[in-house]
Amino acid sequence: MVSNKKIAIMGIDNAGKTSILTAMKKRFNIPKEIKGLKPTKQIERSSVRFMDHVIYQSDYGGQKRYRDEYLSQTHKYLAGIDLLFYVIDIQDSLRFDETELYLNRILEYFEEVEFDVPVMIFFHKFDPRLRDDPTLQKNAKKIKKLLRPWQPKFKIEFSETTIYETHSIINAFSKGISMLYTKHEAIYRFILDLVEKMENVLSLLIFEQNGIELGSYFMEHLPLKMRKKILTLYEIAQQRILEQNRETYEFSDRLDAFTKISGVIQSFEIEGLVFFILLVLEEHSEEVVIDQFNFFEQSYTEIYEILRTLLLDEKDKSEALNPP
Ligand SMILES: Nc1nc2c(ncn2[C@@H]2O[C@H](COP(=O)(O)OP(=O)(O)OP(=O)(O)O)[C@@H](O)[C@H]2O)c(=O)[nH]1
Ligand SMILES: [Mg+2]
Repeated sequence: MVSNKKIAIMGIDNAGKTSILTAMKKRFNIPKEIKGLKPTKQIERSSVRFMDHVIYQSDYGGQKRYRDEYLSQTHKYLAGIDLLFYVIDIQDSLRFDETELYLNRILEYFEEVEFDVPVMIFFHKFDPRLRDDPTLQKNAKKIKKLLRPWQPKFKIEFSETTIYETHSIINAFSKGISMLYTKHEAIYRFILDLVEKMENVLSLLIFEQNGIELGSYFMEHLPLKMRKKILTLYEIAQQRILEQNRETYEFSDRLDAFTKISGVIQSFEIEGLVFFILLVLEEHSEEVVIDQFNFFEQSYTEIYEILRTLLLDEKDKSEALNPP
């Protein structure tokens, strides 16, 4: 039996909840349609597949009258939530009190009924042009402080997101979802093992078909700018192999004027699910790159086996918890 989970996306009106979900769905072309979004009426439900699970996403329209309705019938609206994505417009400090109050009421309900719901706070609208703006940093700190009293009771994590950088949203989703499933840790360990056996690895990333990250490695001290560039290259490479119906795609590029890189993306199909692995090497000499690519290629069978085992493990565990 497959374990299905329910994610609630909540926050006050205009925070950017529907935009986030839209960006997640259309990850390849930053959607123009976000500009034309109307306030969400009540709750909009959708679902997405993650590995062999189905994740139900509920977008809770955040206008005051809807919030009042959810809070007056908490059992009807808030029971059964496995994970809370709480979205805060980090630019709108005038409404922090209002959003804090709403979140408090939600968490009070979870506390009262003893639901141990992990919470991912989206510091949203953290736009690239404002990233280094001290006001936003201060705003984020302020909210973290306000939430501190909840921290011993709930697992709360924070992510900075913006629709202008799809990967910030993918990253927050992935971090949130990893709060639900245990296999992530094993995949991380596996990635580190693999990287240790190789040379000049700048990055190794594993994604599943819906763009949720299963694990990632970046060389220590690799600047944020370069990490972002790698994620962008990943998106382009994935799009290529999907469009051209290929299993593998190699590319060369530069991360800056001095750093030449070679990358390869490989897709795997396991139990009807598609995975993508991206390897990025710093290119010192062509020979070393070819050597490393060959080594990587030889380890495909091993990678395949490990991913398959991890997947089946997860299945066994959920069967043990929910006997058919
Ligand atoms: N600057 C900036 N604006 C954003 C971002 N994300 C969303 N917006 C804008 O914020 C506004 C509100 O976005 P929505 O996604 O409709 O907000 P919502 O939280 O779903 O609102 P309700 O449905 O009423 O609860 C829209 O005009 C978006 O264009 C972002 O990352 N940066
Ligand atoms: Mg909405």
